[in-house]
Amino acid sequence: MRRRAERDFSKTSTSLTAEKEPFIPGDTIAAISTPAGEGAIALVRVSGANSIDVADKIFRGKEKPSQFASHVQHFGEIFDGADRLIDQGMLSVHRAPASYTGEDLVEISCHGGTLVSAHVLEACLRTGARAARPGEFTERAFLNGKMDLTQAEAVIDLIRAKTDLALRSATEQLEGRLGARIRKIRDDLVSMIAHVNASIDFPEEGIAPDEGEKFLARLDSVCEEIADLLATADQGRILREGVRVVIYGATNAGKSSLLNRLLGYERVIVSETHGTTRDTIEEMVNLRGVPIRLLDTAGLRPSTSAIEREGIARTEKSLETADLRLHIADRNAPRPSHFEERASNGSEIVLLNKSDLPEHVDWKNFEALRISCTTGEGLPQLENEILTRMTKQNLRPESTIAINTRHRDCLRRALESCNHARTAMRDGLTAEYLAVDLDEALRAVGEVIGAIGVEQILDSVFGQFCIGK
Ligand SMILES: Nc1nc2c(ncn2[C@@H]2O[C@H](COP(=O)(O)OP(=O)(O)OP(=O)(O)O)[C@@H](O)[C@H]2O)c(=O)[nH]1
Ligand SMILES: [Mg+2]
Repeated sequence: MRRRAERDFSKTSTSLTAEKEPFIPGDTIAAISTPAGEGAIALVRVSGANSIDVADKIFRGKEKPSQFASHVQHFGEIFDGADRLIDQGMLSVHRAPASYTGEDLVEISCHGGTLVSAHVLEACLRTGARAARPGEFTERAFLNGKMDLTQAEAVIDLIRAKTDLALRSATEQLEGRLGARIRKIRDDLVSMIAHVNASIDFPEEGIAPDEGEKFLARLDSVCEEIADLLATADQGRILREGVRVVIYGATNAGKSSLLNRLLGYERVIVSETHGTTRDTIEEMVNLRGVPIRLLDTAGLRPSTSAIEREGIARTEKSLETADLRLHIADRNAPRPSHFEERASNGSEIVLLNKSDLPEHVDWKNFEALRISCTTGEGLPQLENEILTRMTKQNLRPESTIAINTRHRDCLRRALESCNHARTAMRDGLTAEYLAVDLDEALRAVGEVIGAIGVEQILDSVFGQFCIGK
């Protein structure tokens, strides 16, 4: 009886079948896949039903591309579609479905001049392809079931990764680790929905009451799984965008000197004049694999200059969004008045700079990390401290699963619906209420991997890609 109910359910539910709908092949697209500019080689990609036909029209070698074995490169000459020679190059045919896009795909390697690759692309466009939109190759890979949406997004992360940790996380997402966890949650929800529907369709079986507690336990475990993934959002933001570390303190404390030191070159002007830095300056630093967005700020002091006051307002603003603050003071100078107000806490490290100079009596027995931007003393300890704080607060380097903002929005909705379902059960509402909540949760979870609501999310995901990817 139960099996029948599940079958009935899957027949009526659009959410379960959307994933398996066959993809209708679109037109043939072409793009230069390598970055613009001069290089040794440029790659032009063509994908779609006519791609091999396009190759036949522009490529002349020992054999026609339509006779090539799949995935083998052949040398030949590339023509403009008529008789004008453009370049010599290599061409390979990747037959569907064993290609990146899942369609017939042609890759043409030509010489890397801007004009040469543009002419090759033009030849493809003249002989039956159209220009690809950004991310359209990967979009087709997704639509053809080559990858789920989290994997497609991992392609962008992989391209943009600036540190080893970010790269590892993107690679694992590309391998489908996040997708697998999402699918597990989805499967659990599907079987729970089937169960609830069975209790609606066959009330005489008394399914729901019998297994109420067990059902609640399953629901709890789904909620836990979702919450676990949601907890990786911070890590995802950091790997993609970097930890925001703001250096602040009184004028002349050595803030700009510290930024230069951590960067490894003289990025900002350093001077003994108080109030040298007027604006916030941001630079990316790779701190042992963790990307750090380091901000130098205008020094804090009472000022009559409107420009300086604006600079100080910017300092205050950047402190509001900091993941970590480095409060720095000159230990050779008296303790600034603002130092007492800002008690140090988990998201702040207090630094006494200029440890090569004598210490002012105000700092006697003051607890802080002593550094010198001149000699480099204490800087390795500072790096350790930054990483320790980040690991405690936002990073779990042992787990490279890291969801992005889109995943977080979907999962938050899913968790909310699951919590509604839980309340519905506890309040003894009818199974119909429960079914609605669970179905909403299923939809939201499905959106993460692109199982449903595909059209709305595609544009936002693939629009971020470069053309030719
Ligand atoms: N002896 C010594 N001098 C330092 C050290 N760090 C910085 N200085 C000097 O302190 C002065 C101020 O340094 P900056 O880095 O410009 O200080 P800042 O906090 O950015 O100052 P503002 O931009 O004016 O707020 C410069 O003359 C630096 O050479 C240090 O560790 N030891
Ligand atoms: Mg400065």
